[in-house]
Amino acid sequence: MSIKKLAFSGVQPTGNLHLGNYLGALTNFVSLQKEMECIFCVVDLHAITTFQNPKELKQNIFETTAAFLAIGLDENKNIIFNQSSVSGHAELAWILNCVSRIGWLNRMTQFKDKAGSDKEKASVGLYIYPNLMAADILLYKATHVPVGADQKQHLELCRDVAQKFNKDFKSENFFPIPEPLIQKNISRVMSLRDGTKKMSKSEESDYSRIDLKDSADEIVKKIKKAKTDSSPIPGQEKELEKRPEALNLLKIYADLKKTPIQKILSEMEGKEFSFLKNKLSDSLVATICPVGKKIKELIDDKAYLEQVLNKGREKALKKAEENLKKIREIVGLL
Ligand code: AQP
Repeated sequence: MSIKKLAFSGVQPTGNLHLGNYLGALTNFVSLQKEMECIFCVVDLHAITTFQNPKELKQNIFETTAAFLAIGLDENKNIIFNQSSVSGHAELAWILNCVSRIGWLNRMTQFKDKAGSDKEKASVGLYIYPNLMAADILLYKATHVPVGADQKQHLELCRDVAQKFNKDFKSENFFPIPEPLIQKNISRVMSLRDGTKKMSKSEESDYSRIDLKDSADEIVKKIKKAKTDSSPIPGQEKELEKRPEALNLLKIYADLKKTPIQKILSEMEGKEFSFLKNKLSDSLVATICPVGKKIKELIDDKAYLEQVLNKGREKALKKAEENLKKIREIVGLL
């Protein structure tokens, strides 16, 4: 029997969405909505694993919802809602906390990165974040998960949890084993200041990332200041192996132009990076500024955003309750 395809993906409302979120995940969402049923979730319970100012969190939930709509996600075709409005996420996360193993969580590199050197002071929520992510996906029995490459390890844990649940409770095939959908050309957009680190909302320097709400002037300034090296553009991709910043800019440009990086290199071989930076700025302004403008328009219409989230919640709740009923039965809860 073939299983109906269903995609689930979440974005944390932790501040300005950036080019990494856009190229690594959001553009994938837009194409996916044409192929299968999709659930797009503003994962606010994930956001609070690190402290969030309550007022800012509320605003960021609206802003992430606005970003979903601004990039072209259809609120009628897809389910768009915020995670905390469906309590089944937290309930299933608890059940999965009891299935997942401490050894598995200890291997998660994102926890090590985010907790920093003093792990004792990190929240318990940050440590078990991957179990909540597994619950988000499995609550809807999603079959596909569009994510950036940074989330691949968490998705592997989700697959392990699903398999262990099915085996422990002798419920073969109850949870489908979800497939990651990772962008092929640019799965990880790197910081503009350090090509070995991913572009991230929590990076202190504003110059490390392009935010979706940046003005054209800000984009041009950030690209001008982006780190490169003194060598010209090479003719072959393998010559970029030890030049992470140069590779990052070229990959971003190739992705925006929907052109293979090798073709770009053949056209630009021997030119200075200032040549690429001018072209990259133009492409970014043309792609990002209209999205930012739309987000700014939508964010002023809170009543509309609330209506979108409420409609999504109703649809998500129905699916979640159906699955939770079976999960409670399988586990032996009354
Ligand atoms: N640099 C990136 N390159 C490619 N994809 C990325 N994603 C995030 N950064 C990059 C993908 O965007 C989706 C939403 O991410 P998120 O905001 O929910 O969480 P995150 O991965 O923790 O993003 P940040 O910017 O790094 O946030 P902070 O700094 O708050 O931790 C995900 O699919 C992610 O893979």
